[in-house]
Amino acid sequence: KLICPSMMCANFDCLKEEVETLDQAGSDIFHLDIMDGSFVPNFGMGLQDVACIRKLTSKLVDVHLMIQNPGEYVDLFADLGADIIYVHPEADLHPTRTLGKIRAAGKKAGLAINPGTSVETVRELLPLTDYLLVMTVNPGFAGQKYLEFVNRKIETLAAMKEEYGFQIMVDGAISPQKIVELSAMGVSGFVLGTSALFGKGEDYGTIIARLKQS
Ligand code: S6P
Ligand code: MG
Repeated sequence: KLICPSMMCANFDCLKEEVETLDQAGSDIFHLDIMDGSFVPNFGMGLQDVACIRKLTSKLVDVHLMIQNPGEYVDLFADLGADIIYVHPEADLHPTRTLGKIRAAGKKAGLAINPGTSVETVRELLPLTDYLLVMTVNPGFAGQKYLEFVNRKIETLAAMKEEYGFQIMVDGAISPQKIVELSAMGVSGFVLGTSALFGKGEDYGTIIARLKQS
């Protein structure tokens, strides 16, 4: 199980300590939410945050671009040191070109799909994708409710992942119980925010060790 802390939910009063503690605690991929106030009605982390977190850890760092025309910003985030770049096909007229651009920059190509985006819409993109981020809430905010109808899509994708060679990741309201259910369905990675990791009054090492065992 890949544990991916959603850093938007971290305590920014002590960001450095948060990153170092999460790194030590067994996190696998730091998940950084980037928003433009247009594709989603909110703003997330900034370029300085990406640079800062990149410097503090040697673990993988992903950027989840919830922005219009993400293809225009691939090089920017590649240069900032992101290892995985997630783009939304719903925000891009030419997702095939964008995924190619990410791989050409030497990075892992991530495709993030909204709850309402069906497998058929993205089928041709799957061979170009290294990590498929299935949104289990509508993107834009932490602390929402898990959308159960997405489970059917996850089952369909799990049956295709070997053939196309991508890993399934989930993002949105992922609780400890959901990690158990979804890993049994073939999900490899879990973005964790307020539902499983942050603000629990328990140290990250204890939480992550328990989640990995479950
Ligand atoms: C949401 C964003 C996510 C959230 C994460 C929060 O648009 O892409 O990465 O930060 O899902 O987790 P939770 O457990 O508070 O829903
Ligand atoms: Mg996200």
